Amino acid sequence: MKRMILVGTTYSGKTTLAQYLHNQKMVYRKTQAVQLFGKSIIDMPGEYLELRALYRALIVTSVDADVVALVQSAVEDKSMFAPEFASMFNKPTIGIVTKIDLASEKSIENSIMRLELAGAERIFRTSTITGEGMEELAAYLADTDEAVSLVDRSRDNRESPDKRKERLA
Ligand SMILES: Nc1nc2c(ncn2[C@@H]2O[C@H](COP(=O)(O)OP(=O)(O)OP(=O)(O)O)[C@@H](O)[C@H]2O)c(=O)[nH]1
Ligand SMILES: [Mg+2]
Repeated sequence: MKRMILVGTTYSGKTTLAQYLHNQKMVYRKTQAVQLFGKSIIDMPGEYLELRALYRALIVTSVDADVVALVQSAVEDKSMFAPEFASMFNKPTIGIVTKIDLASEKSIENSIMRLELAGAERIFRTSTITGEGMEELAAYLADTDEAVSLVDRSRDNRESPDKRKERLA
């Protein structure tokens, strides 16, 4: 199981996603602090994306995650994700478009484009009302292979102490 951190604006649907994936009753409650759903989901209040001063805290909290999920509501015209936003995490990053039951195809495509520009490697189109896209997301999270191989790869790429000495000599 991959551990995912949810990053998105206030009201974008992060907590509802987490409740759905954990088979909990979906009730609206503004997230006030970092909240854990079991061991698999780190749910952040939207302010961590909206207030630049909190970016550092966002990065520190993401260290515990295997994958960063950028959450974008299809209903929102605007996006808080700057191009290459994902690069600040140095982690595999996915994009989750939420509330597709409420949006036109054009709005959904617009959200996808924003997420891709932000650096999302894979996109999920979801609705917690119709359940669309949720099975795919759950399957992606359940499969640990990719996360493990990515961790291994970064380990391989790390410079050995000997190599470093050589380079600095
Ligand atoms: N129609 C529809 N509504 C949704 C969907 N997902 C979430 N919502 C609604 O959107 C509202 C906000 O959802 P939350 O999950 O609490 O938003 P959040 O991103 O956790 O917000 P913060 O905790 O403030 O950061 C709630 O009223 C949800 O019921 C969806 O797929 N479709
Ligand atoms: Mg929330």
